[in-house]
Amino acid sequence: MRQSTLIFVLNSKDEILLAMKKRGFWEGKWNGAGGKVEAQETIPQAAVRELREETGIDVPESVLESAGVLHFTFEAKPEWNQDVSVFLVRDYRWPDARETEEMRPEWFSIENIPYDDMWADDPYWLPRVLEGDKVDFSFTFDSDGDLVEVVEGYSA
Ligand code: 6U4
Repeated sequence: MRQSTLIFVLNSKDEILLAMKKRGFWEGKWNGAGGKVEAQETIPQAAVRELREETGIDVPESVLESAGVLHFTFEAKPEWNQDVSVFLVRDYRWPDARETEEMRPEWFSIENIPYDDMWADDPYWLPRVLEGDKVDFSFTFDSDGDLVEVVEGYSA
């Protein structure tokens, strides 16, 4: 199973950093930074690297707060199936995120997260992560790309 990471940065103004992927897997959707864990990496190392590559934000592993795991099944594209480790970085100050080749980052108020332009599973778990919960879900998308199954407590 493909392992990947997803990292949400929060600042001291109750804002969350989301990034618009410019190409590839989730082009056109707002999401945290993240991507595949490479063979020689630990999951936190991959999270630090993806955040740096995609937003220019460079943090030490010690500030990553583990926020749980998400398991995704894509019936149309089984090669996309993945286990995602979610992390938060709280109270981030500077330097600001910058646009990269892959991503266009933007700060949103946590009261105003653009769920309509995000993955359909995000409303199930992102509010909980922002409240400090550790999440554990499995989501299945059918061959039309619709979210058809939600299971909580999947890896327990
Ligand atoms: P790179 O940077 O090339 O390794 P890429 O190949 O584009 O990344 P992948 O598959 O490694 O993508 O990572 C996909 C990213 O999308 C991860 O951050 C996890 C996240 N992701 C995948 N399915 C998601 C979903 N249904 N909801 C969600 N994030 C999802 O919120």
